[in-house]
Amino acid sequence: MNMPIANADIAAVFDEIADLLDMQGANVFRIRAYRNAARTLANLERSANEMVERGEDLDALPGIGPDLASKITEIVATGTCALLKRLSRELPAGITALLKIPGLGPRRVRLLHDELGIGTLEQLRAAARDGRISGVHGFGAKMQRQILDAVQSQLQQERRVKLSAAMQLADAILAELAGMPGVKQAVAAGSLRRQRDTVGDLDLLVAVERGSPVMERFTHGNQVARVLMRGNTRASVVLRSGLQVDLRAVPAASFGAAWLYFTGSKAHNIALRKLAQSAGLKLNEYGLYRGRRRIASNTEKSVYAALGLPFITPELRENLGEIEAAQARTLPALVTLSDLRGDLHAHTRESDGRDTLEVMALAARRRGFEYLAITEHSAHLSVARGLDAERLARQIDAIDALNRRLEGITLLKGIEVDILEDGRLDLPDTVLERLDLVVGAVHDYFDLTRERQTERLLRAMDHPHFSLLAHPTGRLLDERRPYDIDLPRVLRKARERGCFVELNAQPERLDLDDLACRMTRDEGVLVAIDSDAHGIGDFDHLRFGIGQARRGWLRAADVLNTRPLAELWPLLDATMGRRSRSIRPPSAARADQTSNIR
Ligand code: DGT
Ligand code: CA
Ligand code: CA
Repeated sequence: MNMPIANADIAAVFDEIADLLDMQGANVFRIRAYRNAARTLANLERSANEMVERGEDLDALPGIGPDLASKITEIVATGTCALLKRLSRELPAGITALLKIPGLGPRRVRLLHDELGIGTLEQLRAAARDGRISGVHGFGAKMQRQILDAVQSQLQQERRVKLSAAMQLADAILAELAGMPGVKQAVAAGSLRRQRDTVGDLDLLVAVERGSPVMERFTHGNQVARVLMRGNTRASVVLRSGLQVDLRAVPAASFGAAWLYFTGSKAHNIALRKLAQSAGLKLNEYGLYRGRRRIASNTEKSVYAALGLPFITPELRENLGEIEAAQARTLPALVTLSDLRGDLHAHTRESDGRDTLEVMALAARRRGFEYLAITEHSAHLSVARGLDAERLARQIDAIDALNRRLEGITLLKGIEVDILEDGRLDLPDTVLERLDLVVGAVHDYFDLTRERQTERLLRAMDHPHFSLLAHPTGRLLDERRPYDIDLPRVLRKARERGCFVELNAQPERLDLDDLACRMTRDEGVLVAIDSDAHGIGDFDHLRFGIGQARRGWLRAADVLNTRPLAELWPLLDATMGRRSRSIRPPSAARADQTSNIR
């Protein structure tokens, strides 16, 4: 089988090359070229594999020149590339794992390799335990202790993959499985289907006719690095990217029961089984039985129905009250992607985005949005070319001009203003008050005590112009833990203040997380599900935000940006200390008219 290689896997090869080049002290531009290419691929909506097969021009993609294009072609054909092989002959394979240890950059990792022959996390741990690290120039006893702690927690921690990357891999494999002889249906189960923000392994399920060669072909796929086991109805493999995939094959007659079982969660399954038992029934992955007679099995819906329940959407299957709600017929109608009427957090080239105002506006309109808030960084975030008051004033004028010209979409004037260490905002009131909304965000001083970090946020929210708290906990999946805040207190403040909190849909953020969403809903504070787009492709992130929102039991009414613009204006105005808008911007009035036509 020639399993198509996912963009995420190609990106992983480029990232590894960049890391290895970095350790060799290669030219920074060369390193950056590989990093940019990895980012382009990770954000690409289309499959690079498919583009290669169709002979399309890869070097038309941003940041991809002829050299990188030919490397992509090579990776698609062989699963790897000669440059990576050569580099990993010079440095041990897997040494890049050391870069995950805080404080260890490429130079230091190189030094540890050259001085002590360290190439793996285990060797690093051993050297730290023996006290050899502190002897290397530039490393002290304190650093050695920190490294030891970090390595130990890294080695203990199970390796989980971001949902977005897991989905790319799963989609590619499912497409391939669906085309194999005797396969009637190929679907994802497990935590991926439940939209968990990270995934431990992929669980895939196929409905097959007898004699299908699916197991044989699956285990011979060219992304497969290792086969852990292969039987007639199940197989487990490890992909090149390190992700494990479990595949089960079942006859169509028990497909629903199997899908229910392998979707989990385990806690949900156990609760369902108890429910079945109390009704004198037996539930397993083959079906729901009364005595030896199978009473439901071909669809999930039929199994739930036979248990006296309505269908429970996978995002809720965590045994966190969904079964009780199903019994009481009070399951919430969860928010969907098509409920979103706009997006309240996006960047353009003016700060660190990739597209212009107009290109962003048109892309938002194409998605059927009624409004898009432009929220550049403020000057404090100089790495992102943040705006000072003067540049922001110019952008305000540019947005007004564009709004007069464009139909069917309204750009809202916003800013992602830095919340400074002491809770002040990074721009003067005189310019903030000209905006439609102010989005506040923390980008530094992550290590403040819980008390100080919380006070910092509360103080920012007390500002007379404060609409929305962006990525409230600052977590970056596999990179940065959330900073320490008293979230219930922050949410209470948001309710009292009448401002909003964000569910940032960037796949590495997903912040607020699912449980925090639910807490926010219970507090009665509206959540804005935002793409934080840095380019037009990033609006696709919203689906991950919707996944988390659904896991957090949010209905459309709990989400700020499901409101049509006419209802949004007064809510935003209130956060800006304006009673109401005496004169609506002309573009807004127009958007109201055109929204009926669309
Ligand atoms: P993960 O992979 O850690 O992100 O989480 P899951 O939920 O995908 O867990 P996984 O891959 O271990 O198992 C997939 C599903 O199979 C799980 O959600 C429910 C079902 N399952 C696995 N083991 C058991 C078990 O011991 N009892 C029951 N009732 N179900 C199980
Ligand atoms: Ca799993
Ligand atoms: Ca599994």
